[in-house]
Amino acid sequence: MSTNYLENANTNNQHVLKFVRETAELCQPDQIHWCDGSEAEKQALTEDAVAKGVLLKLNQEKLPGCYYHRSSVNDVARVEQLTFICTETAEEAGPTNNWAAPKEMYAKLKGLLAGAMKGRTLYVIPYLMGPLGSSLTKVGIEITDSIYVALSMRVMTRMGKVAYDQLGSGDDFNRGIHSMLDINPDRRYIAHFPLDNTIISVGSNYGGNVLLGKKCLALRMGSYLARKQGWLAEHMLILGVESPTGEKTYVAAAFPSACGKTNFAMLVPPAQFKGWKIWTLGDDIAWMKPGSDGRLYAINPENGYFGVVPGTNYKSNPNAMETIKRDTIYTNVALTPDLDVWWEGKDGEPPKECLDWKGQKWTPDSKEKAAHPNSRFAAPMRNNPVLAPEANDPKGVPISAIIFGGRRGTTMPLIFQSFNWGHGVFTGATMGSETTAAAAHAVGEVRRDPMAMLPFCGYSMGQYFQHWLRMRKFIAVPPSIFHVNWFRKDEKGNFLWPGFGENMRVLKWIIDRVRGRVGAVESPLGWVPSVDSFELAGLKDFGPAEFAQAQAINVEEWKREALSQEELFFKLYADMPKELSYQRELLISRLV
Ligand code: OXD
Ligand code: MN
Repeated sequence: MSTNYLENANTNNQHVLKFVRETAELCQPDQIHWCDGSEAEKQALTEDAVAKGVLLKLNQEKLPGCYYHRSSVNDVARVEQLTFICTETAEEAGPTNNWAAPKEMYAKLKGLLAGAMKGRTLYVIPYLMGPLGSSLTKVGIEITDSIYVALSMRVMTRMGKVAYDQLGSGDDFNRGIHSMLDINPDRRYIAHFPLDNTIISVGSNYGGNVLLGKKCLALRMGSYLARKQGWLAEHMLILGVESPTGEKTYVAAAFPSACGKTNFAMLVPPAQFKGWKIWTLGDDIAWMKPGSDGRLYAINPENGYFGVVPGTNYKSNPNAMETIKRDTIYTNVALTPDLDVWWEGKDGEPPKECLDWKGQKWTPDSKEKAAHPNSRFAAPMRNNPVLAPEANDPKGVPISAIIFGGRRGTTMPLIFQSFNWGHGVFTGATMGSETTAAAAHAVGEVRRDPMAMLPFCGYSMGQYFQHWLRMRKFIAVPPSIFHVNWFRKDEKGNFLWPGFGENMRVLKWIIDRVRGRVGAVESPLGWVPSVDSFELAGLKDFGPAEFAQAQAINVEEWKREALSQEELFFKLYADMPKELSYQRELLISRLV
């Protein structure tokens, strides 16, 4: 192409133009596509992606507007070992992040990017994280050579002209550069440069690594900015609970990846909760800032859902099933002969035959899974039948409760409430969970995942805890903090708690607590519900005895838990706030 890379630019913003020109000069694409976010563009890009074999058009009668994508077999999840925080010093990134010196990482990445887009189109994606006009909203410009990224960013963010409108002539935007290179794990880096508000991702085409607005900007860069600017960027869903009288209470909840955040955010209350309704604000990320009334206000920076598909069905999440019927990009699920999609845990019988996520013939007798355990949907949030209208409100919603939770087969009761903010920060900081398929590592070990932010905190975790503790001063009316565990098992390995819609019962107790409508019993862990203040009516095979089992605090298990927390305290020793060590001492004193 001509070297006038800017000839079709759709913005006058000089900073954006300079960024695109410099990146294009480095990567040398054949052409540049300046995304505008229009419908016509969506259609043209989709047709192009189909022609190139990047997307496959699904059965439009069954799944209107839906497309199918298969990733490289070596590129199916986030890669924490290849994710870097490039702050000036290693101490700033902290002991739980990979660190690289900015200069060296830039040199390495520029080497890899030189000429990397020859023969390809460079897409310029202007996008907003957050509703237009919110004081929390951030502008990003992602440059990518992946049409799949361009189409997915359109689903996951508010993409196009709207971002230039918010940006004006300024240069306050995140600079993102992504190139697939040759999708080779040996040349894969997800690098964050907080000092320059820049992200460079190479060698992957998996959503969590390349949809730069999500984990990279909204969480890693977001948390770094949030500490500087006095707010919180969290790996949390946001939901609204509407009571039969129309009262709405907003809750944010952090669970590690693939622990049911999307299901919880779209929960359908069971039959006896007549008149109660759950509204979704967000399913993965919350940005929260103290408001002038002393409450903590939250927005969801995203505009779509990038959810784990397997296990999604009309029982686990009917609203997600409705959401993904239209305008959805499916990645790495199975494909049936009539161009429908299938996955383990979908309602109905498995297909007699289909193609698995690798494109190989699959039958119910096959040993391998048909859909990859981390196969995903990217679906617009407007499809969600229970989308809260407030999701587009630039003011956000006031949060009354924060819930932390993990996937724990033992030890953790179904529900407890922390004694106060500082104790709640300790509860979140010491959260643990059994690992899942959302990131590339062994599945099923318990790892500490403080506030579900271990893979997403853009600076030292100990300082992150300090930031949380300090924020208390700016929140006159702090949310109450709770901990839940849907995954506790009995000695035979069966789940004790039915979960899914029944989690409404736990939510109802939480709402009653924050509204001051119900008392609680003191335990070594915090406040817990008495059996008569917890709604058990209508539950099958779950009465007071099962409730006691799900709530049991086994002192021996808790001694082991407190001991195993020590590893985290050692690891973060340099920055660990002393308040958290005191909280741990207090916990131990309550156990013995
Ligand atoms: C996600 C994750 O994709 O947490 O949301 O891995
Ligand atoms: Mn997530």
